[in-house]
Amino acid sequence: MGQTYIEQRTERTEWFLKDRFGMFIHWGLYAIPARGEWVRNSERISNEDYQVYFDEFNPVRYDPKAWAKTAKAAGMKYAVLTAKHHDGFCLFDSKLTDYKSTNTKSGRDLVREFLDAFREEGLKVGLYYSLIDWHHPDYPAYGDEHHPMRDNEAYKRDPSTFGRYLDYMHGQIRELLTDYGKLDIMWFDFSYGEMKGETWRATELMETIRSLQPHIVLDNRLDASGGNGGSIHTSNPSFYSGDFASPEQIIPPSGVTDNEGRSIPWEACVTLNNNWGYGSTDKTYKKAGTIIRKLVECVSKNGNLLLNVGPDAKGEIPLESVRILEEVGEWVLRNGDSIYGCGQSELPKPEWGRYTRKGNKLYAHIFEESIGPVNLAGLAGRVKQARLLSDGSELFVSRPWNTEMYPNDAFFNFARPEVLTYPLPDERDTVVELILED
Ligand code: FHN
Repeated sequence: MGQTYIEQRTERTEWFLKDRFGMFIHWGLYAIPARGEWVRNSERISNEDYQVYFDEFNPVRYDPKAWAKTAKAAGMKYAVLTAKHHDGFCLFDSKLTDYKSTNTKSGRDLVREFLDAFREEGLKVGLYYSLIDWHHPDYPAYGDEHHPMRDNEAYKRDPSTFGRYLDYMHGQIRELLTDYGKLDIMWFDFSYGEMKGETWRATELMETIRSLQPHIVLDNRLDASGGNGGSIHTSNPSFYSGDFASPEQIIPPSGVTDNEGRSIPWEACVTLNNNWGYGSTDKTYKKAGTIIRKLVECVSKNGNLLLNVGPDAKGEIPLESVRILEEVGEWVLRNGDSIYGCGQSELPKPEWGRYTRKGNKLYAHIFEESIGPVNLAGLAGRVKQARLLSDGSELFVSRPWNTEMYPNDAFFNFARPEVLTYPLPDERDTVVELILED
């Protein structure tokens, strides 16, 4: 009897769920208008009016090796680049279109350079491919839910030609899975209304994918409109349900499970400011401390965090993003043991922060100072030792007189006498490694 789909998914995602932290990269022609990657939709820009950006695109400072070093230093273990976004512009040398980076002034296969550079740094690599294509002449336009020309009757198209777009889409995915070496992730985006599942000829597409790169890990958006949708949430997922759920711009309040309450693989994708593609005036950047705590929150709920950067038209990751990632990386460098290979603890969420767990190691992520010793609810007699993860220093597991009322709990403190109060070594997240009995 062969493996079930869930058994295959579990095998495929083993590395993914250990790595926990990845870089999302949204880049393309939309970096020139610099108003985000939906600018064609929001400003109803026709192919003809968008052409100016194709003619101009020349990212002279594109240095994927630098991007890869930034991702690695941030503690990211994998990266996903947009090979084609909704505007239809291909960052790779597709034989099926002229609308590609190798035909711009840059003349470069941006995807190939990205893959080479990130593999060189030891990161796993993935490609994002938009199912939606606002440039292709056979993709629904007038009357579509999202197309830039959705209100323009001149763009009424014969639905019988949609098959030509699907042949193009399947052909390009075959190109990416054939001509660019081993890929670890394929990130499809996104299904909507009737545009889902077999409308994309999803079973046929999955047969192609599994025949070319059977190991590759897929998101759930062939089957879902985004985030937490599709049959991946059932105990009988479809062949094209994907390998992980993809909640977007939110951390699922209580993780992600199937209809039998079993945790399923999931990855929250989040922007650093409020744009996926470059937004020159969007300065709403999240603090490094927020990113650290959200990464911990994902892991504490058995999930991954895919954190986005939107490089500019010159090919550079915005300095604000680089600085945040540098600070996150300094924390991950010293506390990564509490992230990589970790997952949910069976313990209830503590008042002062969150737990992550790996075997008999319980990691206390302390976001809020305690008065007196730090409470470990329900762990009386189970804590063998406590160490500050960042520097390995001894902490003090004990029961000073002000804890006598709480016999079921354990306590530790950062210094002696343990009865007193001490500041958190790292206000963003102080990680204490607890070795548990049994
Ligand atoms: O429309 C896209 C959007 O531009 C971006 O790529 C996000 C990233 O997950 N996905 C879609 C919105 O859900």
